[in-house]
Parts: sequence; structure tokens; C-alpha cells
Amino acid sequence: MSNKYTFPEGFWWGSATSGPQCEGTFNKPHKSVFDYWYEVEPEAFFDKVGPGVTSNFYNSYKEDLAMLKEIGLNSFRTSIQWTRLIKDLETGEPDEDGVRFYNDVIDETIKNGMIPVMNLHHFDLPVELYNKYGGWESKHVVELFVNFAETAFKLFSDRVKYWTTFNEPMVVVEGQYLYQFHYPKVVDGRKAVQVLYNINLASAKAIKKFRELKCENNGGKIGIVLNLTPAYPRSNSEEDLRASKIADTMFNYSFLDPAVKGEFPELLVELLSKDGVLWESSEEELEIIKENKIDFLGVNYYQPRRVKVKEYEFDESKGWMPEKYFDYYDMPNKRMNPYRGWEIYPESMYDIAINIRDNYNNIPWYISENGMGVEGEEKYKNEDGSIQDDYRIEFLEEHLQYLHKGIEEGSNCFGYHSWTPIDCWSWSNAYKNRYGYIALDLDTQKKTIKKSGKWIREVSKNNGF
Ligand code: BGP
Repeated sequence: MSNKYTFPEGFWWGSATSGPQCEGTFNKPHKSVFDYWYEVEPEAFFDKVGPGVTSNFYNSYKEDLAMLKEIGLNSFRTSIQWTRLIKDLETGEPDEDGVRFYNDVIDETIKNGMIPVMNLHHFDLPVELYNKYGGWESKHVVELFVNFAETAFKLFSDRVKYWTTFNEPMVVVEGQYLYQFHYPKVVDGRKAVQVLYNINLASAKAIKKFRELKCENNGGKIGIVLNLTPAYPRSNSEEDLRASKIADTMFNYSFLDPAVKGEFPELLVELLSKDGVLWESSEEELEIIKENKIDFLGVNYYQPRRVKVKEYEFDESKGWMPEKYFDYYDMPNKRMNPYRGWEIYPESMYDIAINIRDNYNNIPWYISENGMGVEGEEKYKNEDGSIQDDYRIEFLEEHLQYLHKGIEEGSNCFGYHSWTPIDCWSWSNAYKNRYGYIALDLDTQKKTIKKSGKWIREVSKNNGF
């Protein structure tokens, strides 16, 4: 059977996870903010399931990676946990077992014919650095992150060719400093803005280090993974259009522009300055951001953002918030994933592709996460015990069709990673919603390929569908 949609030669068919969501906390020398949060507030996590075991990747990576190969993946992203790799958080001196573990994971990934993509920060700040320095509020922590990155580059860049500095840094800003869905659940717009700046700086400084170490000479490339949530206005009125432009600027371009263009969006600087909440920066730092742009971009896409002009007066009681400039628009008849509460809108894949083509130098990029989390998947099991997740296949195919259209029209996209290969732990939903191509039985740790796992094997083999 020939394909209706064929993707460019060498296209990445892969899937992504992160250290804290699959490894378990076994043998880690430090605790992350999530490890700590679970200790003090286990009821904040679905069914009180914490990060202790997750899908046991620390112990089962060999079997797990062999399964990824079995479902045809040619690339795989995970993250190196700061709290596992680094023994001395000040100097960046590595932990022996952490080095052994990540060496094994990388070697095993390559042995199974997959390109490893290694990310350095997936929401998992060491809690000590929050307690001592205020975490990402502090420029000292930026330096400590660079020490960690340097250690990782030196240890692994002989084999790892694709690095990313951060996963979804905007979610750190939103979760920790605006909307209280990540520990320490602070609400402080001014701090949020400083954190946004500091993480942009940390990414640029890590890239600078990567270049100083000449990791490119080994064919190494470095990027960042951003969650892009394209903003759509309620109407084409000037006011709604302006509201959506501001939402895009605050949530998407605030990381995308510095990463790709080396500069913050003018509109962002203008609004934050007018409101008296602009970050504290220096000429030298801004120069570092300008000089150290990414080689490639990872885009996590799950849902759009629908907005309209402000209809209600902004509630000043919480201080500055991005919502000063727009209201959320609850569009009638939108398609929803009821389990996750996210709108399903595959058309955004095309819009993102074209935006990158036209406004971001058509930089090489890939979809680094996309997927559908579903609760109660056991009810879709057939007699042989495998989950018949046709809804997931349909979701992924629809998204891929729009991506394909963007590629056909010249967008420089080189791959597609789903979230996630094996059902993994989530930040406070724990194991509520399952995303994997491979199901995890939490009680027994038994892993079983779903129907979508067979589907991706075919897609990967045929380079399309
Ligand atoms: C992204 C994160 C992932 C993953 C995914 C699914 O934002 O990068 O870590 O968790 O979303 O979301 P959730 O687990 O919240 O359902």
C-alpha cells in the first residue's frame, strides 16, 4: 500500500519522555522540587502516586529501549536529571552512579538504532537551590545550571549529537510563579518576569559553553524545546487581534524570539517597561543572548489559546499578571479532550509550521511532543490484553496531516516525536492520563504494546501513512 502522506527522507519518528517522569528516584543524590512537593503534599498528586518509581526506567531501561526499537522508533528524547547527574551542585562535579546510568542509557539507545536527544531541564530544579537561592529567580542558579550543562557536555557529547537546554521553560514561569500548578506555587508577576529572563539567559549561557567546548566539531547541535500555544482571536476586530498578539508575545515569543533571533520581542519589553515590571538585565547578558542562538527548535504542541479583548476589569489584587491584556475566550463547540481538559485543534500544526517558515528564518525544527492523554484506558483492552487506542491513532494522524501540509509548503521540519513512548508519570496528574504507545501496569510494572504502538511501527517503516 502506498502512502497518502510521505515525509522527508530521514524523518525522525520518535517519542519523548523525561528523567523525572520515567526513571524513579532510585539512587539520586538530590531531590527536585517535585520530589520535595510530593513529600510535603502527597494529596496534590492523583491517587497520591509520587515520583518514587514511575515507570522504573532506572532499572528497566534495557528492556524499555528494546521495546521502543520494536515499535519502530528511530529517535528518542529523555532528560538528564540535574538531581541525578550532579553530586556537588556548586561545582558541577558528577555523581558516579549518575554518570554510569546516563552512559548506559545513551549507549543502549544508540545500540537500538535510535538517535538520542538529551534535554537538560524538565521542570526538575534541585529543591536545595530553591531553598538557598530562590531557584530561577537567582542569577547564581543560572551559573550553577551552566556548570551542570558543562559536565553533561563533557561526559556525553562524544555520542549525543542533539541537545536541548530546557523543556517548556514557559511552564516553569506559569506553574511556579503565576498559576500555582508547580511547587512552590508562588503568585508574583514580577518574579515571573525575572524568571522568564533568567531562564532565557541560562539557555544562552549553556549554548555558549557548548560552543566553547567545540561540541559542534563532533557534529553536535543544540536547541531548546518550547511549548507553543498559538493564540487565536475571538474575531478579527482590531481589539481581539491585539489581545491575541499580546498573548502570543507573552507566552510564545518571549522564549522563541531570544532563542532564534537573539532578542526579546519589542512589544514585550515595551509592555513590561510601561507596567514597571521589566526584568533586571545587563548589557553583557543581553549580548550573550544575542550571540548564542539555537541550532534547531523543538516544539511541543498540545492545544491552542483562544483569547479576546478584556471585557472585565483586570483584578489588581494579585499584582501584575499577563491577563491584564486579554481575557480567555471560551469558544462554543470547540473539540475537547475531556480527560486533560485541553482543546483539540490539529490545524495549529500547520500554523506553527508556517510561522516558523515565515518569521523564524525557517530554522530546522521538529515536533518534540504531541499526544493525547486518556484516563481509564483499560476499558479498551481486547482479549489478548492490548489496548485498542483508535482514538489516539486518529488524533496523531490528524495532527500529522496538518504538519505534512506545512512541510509540503516548505517548512523545515525534520521529525515528529509523540509524548510518550511508555505511559509515564505526570507532574500532578501522576498516572491519571495515559499517553504512551506502550501501556504500563502500575502494580506489576508490566509493559504492553498498544494498538498505536503497532501503528507507529508501520508509519515509521513507511515514512508516512
Ligand atoms: C508537557 C510536558 C510533559 C508532559 C506533557 C503532558 O507539557 O513537557 O512533561 O507531562 O506535557 O502533560 P500532562 O502530563 O500534564 O498531562
